[in-house]
Amino acid sequence: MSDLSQLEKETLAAIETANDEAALENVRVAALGKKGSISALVATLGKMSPEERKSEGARINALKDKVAEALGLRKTVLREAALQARLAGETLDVTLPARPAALETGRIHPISQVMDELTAIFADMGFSIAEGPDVETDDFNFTKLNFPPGHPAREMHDTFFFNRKEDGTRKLLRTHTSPVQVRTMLKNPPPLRVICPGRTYRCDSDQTHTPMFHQVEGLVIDRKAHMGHLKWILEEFCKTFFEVPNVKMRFRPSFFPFTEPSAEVDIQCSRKGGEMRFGEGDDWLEILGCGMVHPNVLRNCGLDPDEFQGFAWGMGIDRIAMLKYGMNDLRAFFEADVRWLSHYGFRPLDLPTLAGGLSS
Ligand code: 2U9
Repeated sequence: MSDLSQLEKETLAAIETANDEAALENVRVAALGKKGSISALVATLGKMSPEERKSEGARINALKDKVAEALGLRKTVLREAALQARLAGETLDVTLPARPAALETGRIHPISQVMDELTAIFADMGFSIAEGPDVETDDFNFTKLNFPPGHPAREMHDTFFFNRKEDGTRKLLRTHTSPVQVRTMLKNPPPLRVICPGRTYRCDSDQTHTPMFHQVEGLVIDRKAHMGHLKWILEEFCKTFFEVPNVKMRFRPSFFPFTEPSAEVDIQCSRKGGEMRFGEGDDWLEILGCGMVHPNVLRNCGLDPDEFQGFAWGMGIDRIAMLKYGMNDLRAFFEADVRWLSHYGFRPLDLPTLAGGLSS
């Protein structure tokens, strides 16, 4: 077999076995490219005699045309095959059910829901919402709130402290949201009506405590604000939050460094049949602490206790969420389990409002 026939056979075979357009392009370049095998043959014509050039030139050109034609045909076949493969891969089954939208499957965490409920209730009573940093100073978290030096809450085993700085000071993760009220009093003149929801931290971890938990605290400062006002606000809050027409409350004397007098508050409940119900029954359940703001705290926050007085309260959001929505394991709040969230979570568009009950 002549060199030309051999080259033709090999090139046509390479064209036939190229299985995509990129491989075919490589064959084209190897045969017809500038340095290709057929182009090299064309270059030899210049050194031939005129007669030889005439006959060899015709044979080489015929080969060139044959290869170009084979390349064109194979390209059409490969392009069509690639198109068919793509169409098969992108098949759209229009009879499949539509995928549910994020608004349908996404859920609001019960803690966020309860925060929204609290906000709606207190905003309706004329309270503002204040927020502050999670990382606080010793001064705002303890000293301004009348915690004496050496108070047990200041101990390493109760509070998450950061390392001391060169000047000896150290920051901490706030153990309550009270520093937000301190900041509010230092910044704004009375009268004040504010609630402060947020994350709080204590070195505590067991079935009923997590190192991070949520609190909401309230503060009212005015010239004549008193415990009677506090009692009314808390009763209105409990009725609206637990969605019951009436609820009895019991104030037991207690002690906090930042309030005097101080009280712990229980609400009436029934535990019949293992189910907790509010606004009925003969049992009691502790839900919050409160009191009149201590004169030292007022002074520390730039107010004259002979001119202004006020009351404050604090409660655990996680705890009231568990009570209202019947969840019994606090740790589930923080496990990010989508199955738990789809069971206990709330639909994003069902925003809590006071019209017709918060959670309806
Ligand atoms: C200022 C003055 C007074 C906030 C208060 C409580 C009582 C209280 C606890 C309830 C359960 C915290 O989550 S809990 O462990 N809180 O009992 N908190 S009075 O009093 C303040 C706050 C700020 C300037």
